Amino acid sequence: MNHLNTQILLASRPVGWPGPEHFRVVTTPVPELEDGQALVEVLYVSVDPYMRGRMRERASYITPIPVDGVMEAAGVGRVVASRTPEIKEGEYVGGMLGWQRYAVTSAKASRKLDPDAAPISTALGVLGMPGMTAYFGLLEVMEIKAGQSILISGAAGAVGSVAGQIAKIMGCRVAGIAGGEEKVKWLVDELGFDAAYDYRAEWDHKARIAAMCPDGIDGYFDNVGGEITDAALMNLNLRARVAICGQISQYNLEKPEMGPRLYFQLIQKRARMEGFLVFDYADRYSQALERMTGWLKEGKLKYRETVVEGLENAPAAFIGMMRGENVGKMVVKLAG
Ligand code: NAP
Ligand code: FER
Repeated sequence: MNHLNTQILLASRPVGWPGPEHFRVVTTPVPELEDGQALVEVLYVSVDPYMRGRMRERASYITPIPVDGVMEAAGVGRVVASRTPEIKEGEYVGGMLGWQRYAVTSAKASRKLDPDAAPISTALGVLGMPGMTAYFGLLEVMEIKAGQSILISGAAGAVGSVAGQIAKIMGCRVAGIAGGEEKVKWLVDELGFDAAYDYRAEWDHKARIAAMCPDGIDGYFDNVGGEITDAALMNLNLRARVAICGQISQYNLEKPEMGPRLYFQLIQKRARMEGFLVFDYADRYSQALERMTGWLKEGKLKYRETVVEGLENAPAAFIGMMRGENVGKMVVKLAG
């Protein structure tokens, strides 16, 4: 085993868009284990939109990543040493391992992964937090029903691509909005979306959504916010449900964009809009994972990953994800 660790730190807090200058690579000793801990060789790390919020100095239920602290992120890896009977050397685990080559974890802070059930990287995407977000957002927050017309923004991303497929499995008609022709083609040709369009190539979103959802929208799963969401709200059906999952169009702005204030739509349509956090469903993840793993095995649920190689490229992968360079889930594969 290597005795040196490589870590990526938050070097300074970005104002607006993050750039490579906000991160720093350091070499540090691999920490000594205490009783109850295990050492993991990290094989994949995640880049997720919420990490942008963690880089900011602001009040939240979790403290921000400190400047000069390791970038906190989900990861998966192989146990290389253990001082707990609950985790054995050679096992695969997932947890908040951080952007680093080696991470210390514990039984409580990690979950075991079965590499024969699915590639371990899926624990960061379809069988991880993003997949759980799609599942609980649709089934619990939106309470989707067969026959409904569902619209998904950010449709070709980690959450959106899974959400669209789950809605199809549930018997809904599904339309998606994503950036670029390749993504639109993937949604329709491979994932079974009934319709999709490229928001970067169109300007009249209200009309485009109306054309794509001729029966209106019974449920809107929002990943992006901004003008796409304004346009979606103009197409709601009576008693529609809107789940506010994410607002990525706003994450790198210093001030939220002002736009049309369309809450009258909610009155007129007796619609319900609700924000949610996936972590509130943590005690039901295992149940959801069992169903999702079943759908994967049956071929009803497909996934794609955009893999960036090398820990040192995690900042570029993170920024690239926010620019839409990923199809499906963006992950970083650490050098073997
Ligand atoms: P992702 O969709 O895999 O990646 C982000 C995507 O956002 C990019 O690929 C890009 O795709 C799109 N995007 C970036 N800027 C945009 C803009 N201005 N307008 C429209 N789309 C834009 O990320 P994810 O992990 O699946 O997360 C998706 C959303 O869910 C995020 O808003 C995230 O914060 C939220 N989320 C919420 C929870 C929760 O508990 N509430 C949990 C997980 C994720 P295009 O090429 O299509 O632009
Ligand atoms: C996300 C966006 C926001 C997310 C979590 C949050 C897990 C929560 C932010 C907060 O409570 O401050 O994509 O994913």
